[in-house]
Amino acid sequence: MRGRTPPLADRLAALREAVEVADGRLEVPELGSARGLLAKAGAREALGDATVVALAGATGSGKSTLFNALSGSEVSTPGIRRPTTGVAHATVWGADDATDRLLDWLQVPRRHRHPPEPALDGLVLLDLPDHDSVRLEHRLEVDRLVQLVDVLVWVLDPEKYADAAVHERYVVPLAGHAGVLLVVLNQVDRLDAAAARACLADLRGLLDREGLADTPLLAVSARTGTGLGELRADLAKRVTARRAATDRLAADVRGVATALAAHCAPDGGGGVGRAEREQLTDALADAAGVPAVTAAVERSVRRSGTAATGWPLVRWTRRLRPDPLERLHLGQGTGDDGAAVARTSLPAAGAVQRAGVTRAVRAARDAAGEGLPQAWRDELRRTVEVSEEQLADRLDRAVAGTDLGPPRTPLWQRAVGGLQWLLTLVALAGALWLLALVVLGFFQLDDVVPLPRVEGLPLPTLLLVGGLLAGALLALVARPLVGLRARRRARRAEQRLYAAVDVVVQEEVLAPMAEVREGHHRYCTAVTRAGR
Ligand SMILES: Nc1nc2c(ncn2[C@@H]2O[C@H](COP(=O)(O)OP(=O)(O)OP(=O)(O)O)[C@@H](O)[C@H]2O)c(=O)[nH]1
Ligand SMILES: [Mg+2]
Repeated sequence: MRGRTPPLADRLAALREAVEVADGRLEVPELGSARGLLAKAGAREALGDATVVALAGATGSGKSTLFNALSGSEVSTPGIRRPTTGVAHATVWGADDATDRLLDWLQVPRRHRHPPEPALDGLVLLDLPDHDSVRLEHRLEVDRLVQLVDVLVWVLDPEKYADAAVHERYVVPLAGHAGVLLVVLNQVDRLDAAAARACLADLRGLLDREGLADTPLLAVSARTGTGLGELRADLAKRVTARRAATDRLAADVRGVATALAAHCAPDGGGGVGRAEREQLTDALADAAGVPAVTAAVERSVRRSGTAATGWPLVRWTRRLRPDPLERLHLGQGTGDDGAAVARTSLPAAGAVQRAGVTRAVRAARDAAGEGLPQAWRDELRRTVEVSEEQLADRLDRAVAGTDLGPPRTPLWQRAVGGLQWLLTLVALAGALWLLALVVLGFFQLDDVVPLPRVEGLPLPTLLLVGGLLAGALLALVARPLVGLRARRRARRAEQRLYAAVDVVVQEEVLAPMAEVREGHHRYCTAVTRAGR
């Protein structure tokens, strides 16, 4: 199993990711089991299924020699000058990537790979510096690793086996964890059989009194190999138990992942298409009053155009009617900064428009949920429960923030307006002239001033009638052009309003839907990784 399938750490990481993605989204019972399993797995298991065994003890007790004997080669140099070993060494049986990560985590850089040996595969053996070292860094290193390893093998020698420092500092605090401790009396080759027995009995009694009655005690000789078989068998037993626990955990993860996979659908198909998006934008534009605003833009532009180009004598009456855009609180103070924009006075959407929005949102949601399992469709329904009020608010701001076009009068309209004034002045001149003639006639003086004529018609009459007629005609000709401009401006405003509504559609409706689909995708990828 080791090496071919992803290590437990990867499975657990994938399971954790799946649970994180599903958290607060999926309401399914399988998630509870997954959470329970993750809690059980804990941090150490996540680093692999290796069993870390450390050889600890006083300087000269023979840790490095024992380590080399178990490793089958001289990995750690034993020595005469004490203390010899300054940094921890590791021998790894059946190493894989996870073991490397584990040793990184343990911060043990010196590593030796033992050839595969089925009984011990998964064993990581550490040779530690001396626990009671005269060198502080040795003591700190031992203290650090003792906290992290799975099994501690205390290596004692016949001279110092009762050393109070070892017992008080390391052995006694582990009394509650007899299963993680193993005591070895090394160098028994230096004792005769009777002395060895006496020494062992004494040490056994000492351990029992310290509350370590369950802790195995082995007599070995790293030099001659006595008792090493027994020590190996003990380690093999622990490695197998550990592996079995890890296998069990891996099987549990697979089981949970299979259950979670029930809420996965193969990718492909589904998703909100162009048609649903357009339907949404149309419905929301209707609800936001875009048609009313567009009509108001047309009326407003027509009004100002007529005011600019109309007959000056009746022009002012136009100004008496209010600007339709101003009535909606639109058309001024517009800008790109949506937040700073004032609200409009558009009437709230009617029942028909609201129904249209509901229908369009549902259609989009159905499209987004197509091909997704029920649990995710439920989540989609919860997420895209767009609050009507919030949507109306966003839409109103979007409309208020849309630039509906500049309010200025175009040059040609100004020119026509100027011409209109000129014609009015001409007519006025004619009228005044005629008035002067009437006054002169009253005083019988009209024959004194000669009256110029054009083609037989008196010039003042011509000026008055011609000016008035030309003005009316000019207003008539300008009218369709003003209408054309108003329609074009309304069309452009409509496009901008639609674009603004589309942003709302994207942010308020489609983005949350896409997020759910993305969540489903991530969830399924993680579940597949966890269950492989
Ligand atoms: N007779 C005998 N000597 C041993 C045995 N094991 C180790 N020695 C000797 O004891 C001395 C110390 O051995 P090391 O393995 O360096 O001891 P250590 O515990 O690693 O010492 P530090 O690294 O300083 O903590 C060496 O000279 C070894 O040859 C054994 O089983 N029998
Ligand atoms: Mg050593």
